[in-house]
Amino acid sequence: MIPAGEADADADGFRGCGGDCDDTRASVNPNGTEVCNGLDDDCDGSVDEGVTARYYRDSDSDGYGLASSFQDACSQPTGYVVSSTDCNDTLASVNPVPSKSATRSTTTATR
Ligand SMILES: [Ca+2]
Ligand SMILES: [Ca+2]
Ligand SMILES: [Ca+2]
Ligand SMILES: [Ca+2]
Repeated sequence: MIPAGEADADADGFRGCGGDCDDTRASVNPNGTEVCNGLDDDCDGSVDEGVTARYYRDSDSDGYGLASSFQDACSQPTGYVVSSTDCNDTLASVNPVPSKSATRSTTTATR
């Protein structure tokens, strides 16, 4: 019998007592590369550090979120958006882009 921690069950070259924080996954070891998967791939104690994207809360579902309310995640959570430029997240009609009814025919001719 090999004592727990002495074995290298996933054959990644690291034993449990040698720094392998997950001896059931060969991709997880101290030389691993952190990828966005909810696991600590490089065994440094932090999960998905540096590989998540930031998403901003969009309460009024106009596609623009609040800069002050965000979540870091691998994929876009429900109710969150990439944009952080909403200045009023309780009114869908208030956002950085004017409504479609607003004319912008002359803007291209200026300058
Ligand atoms: Ca491992
Ligand atoms: Ca990870
Ligand atoms: Ca890590
Ligand atoms: Ca919004």
